[in-house]
Amino acid sequence: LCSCHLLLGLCAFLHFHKSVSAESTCKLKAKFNLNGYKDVEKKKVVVGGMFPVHQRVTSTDGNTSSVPVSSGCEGFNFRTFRWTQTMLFAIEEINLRTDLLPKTDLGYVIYDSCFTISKAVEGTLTYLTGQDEAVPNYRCGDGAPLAALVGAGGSDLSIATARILGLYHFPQVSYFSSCSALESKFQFPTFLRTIPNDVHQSTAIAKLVLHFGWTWVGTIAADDDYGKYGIKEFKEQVEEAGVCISFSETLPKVSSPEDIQRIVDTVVESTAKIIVVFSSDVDLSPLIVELLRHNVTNRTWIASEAWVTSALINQPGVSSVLGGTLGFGVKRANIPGLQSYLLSLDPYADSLTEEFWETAANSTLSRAARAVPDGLCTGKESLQRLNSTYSDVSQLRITYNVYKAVYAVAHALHNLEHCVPGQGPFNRNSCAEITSFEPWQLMYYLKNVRFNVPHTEEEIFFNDGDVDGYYDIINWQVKGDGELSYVIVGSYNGTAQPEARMTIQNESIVWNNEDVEHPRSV
Ligand code: TCR
Repeated sequence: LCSCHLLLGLCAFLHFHKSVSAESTCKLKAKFNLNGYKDVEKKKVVVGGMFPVHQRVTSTDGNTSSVPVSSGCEGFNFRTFRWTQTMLFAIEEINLRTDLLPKTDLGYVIYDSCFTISKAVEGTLTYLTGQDEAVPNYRCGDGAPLAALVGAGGSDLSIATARILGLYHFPQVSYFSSCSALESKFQFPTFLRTIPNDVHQSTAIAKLVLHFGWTWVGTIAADDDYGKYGIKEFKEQVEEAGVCISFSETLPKVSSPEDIQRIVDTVVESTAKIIVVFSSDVDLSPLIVELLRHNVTNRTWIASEAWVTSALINQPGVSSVLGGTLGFGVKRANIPGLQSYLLSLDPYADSLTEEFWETAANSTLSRAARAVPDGLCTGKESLQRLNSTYSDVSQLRITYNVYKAVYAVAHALHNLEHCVPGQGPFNRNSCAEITSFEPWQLMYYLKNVRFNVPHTEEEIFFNDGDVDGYYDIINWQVKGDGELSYVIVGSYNGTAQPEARMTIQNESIVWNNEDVEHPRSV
């Protein structure tokens, strides 16, 4: 029933508490043998993925008189769903290649962490123990070794999952957990990431503030590790240079109109005109709605990477409040073929794609409708017409990180598979076997991986689990039609000499209210 060699004790525990279905369905088995790959002889390795596709868990009624069930999730997020599909795209691309893992096919399991720690932990345990209980769960290639977990979500989620995975020396490659706390190899020995450590970003924001001579700024942080650590580091750096903090607010995690109102009042009453916000777009958006309602203009917002190119924040009509925003974005890339892959999504592939389709088309996708080709919602609607965040490939930044993370795992596996017996890195120069390696052996290869990303040729390697701290400086400029466009006005390179780290074209920046002069902090 339970094919777990890692967590026998825990597995037994789960057996005891849950009824386990013996059948593990493999909905996406077809993905294993891709076009031209009829080779059933190929070896298989399963890569785990964890993405916060839903924005929160549904609240429970607290009833303790019946059997508790794992809570459901709600609030479908198109952007993060694009990330899941990018992982599948990268896997397909790798499986078709003849120079990377030619004798092995990658399969995958994907979990939804719902922006919630408990869900991320649940997914991790399910993944390690091989129990197909969590939703959505596509697990292909039963018996194939598990490679690494790509995920899990925000830093607070990854901190939780990395502790569990670390216990089993199981590698985790994150695409967007950027919090500096995760740099501790003592606490998180098997954690690696393709997003730069936020230390660089906090330093970059501090440099930006000092660059413009702003001495009086307000800060707003998300109520999680990302927001708290990010703002803390920023504050330490600017305060040392004599900048004063006018106010420090924390955004509520669960919807709280009173808290939002209090923050709006603070912003309105403060004389600080420069406001630094370290938060995910999901947590920030309720505040933006209220600021818009109160018409709070004439401020300059400094955006952290998590909301700088977010369509959730950049809604029609926000230009009066957010025009002139300056922020930091991680490296952007074009990934050829990705958009057509996204658009050719099979609505019936699994429960997530169905939900995506229903949400996107805002109609109910009934199975019966498939028989009626001219029905309103047949799953054949052109995704292109839906013009959604999902298929928008103009700002592939985190998406690009997902792509890099999958490639990092593939290259590590490739190197593991092509180890020369007698010259291997392990005990008495031995090698690991691709069909039966231990997680710590893959960790060795991940730590030492070095490769160029397809299409962009960017070289990726991990330095104690971290990549170089490079950011674009992005300015939100109001176009003729009142919409905001993202214009790159500079860059920050954390690995350059201290004086050469930030380049910024002052004259290219358009400030709030179309001023040419940069704003003053009071
Ligand atoms: N790191 C954040 C979470 C986060 C995020 C995002 C959330 C980042 N970028 C974009 C939503 C959208 C960067 C963390 O928690 O580490």
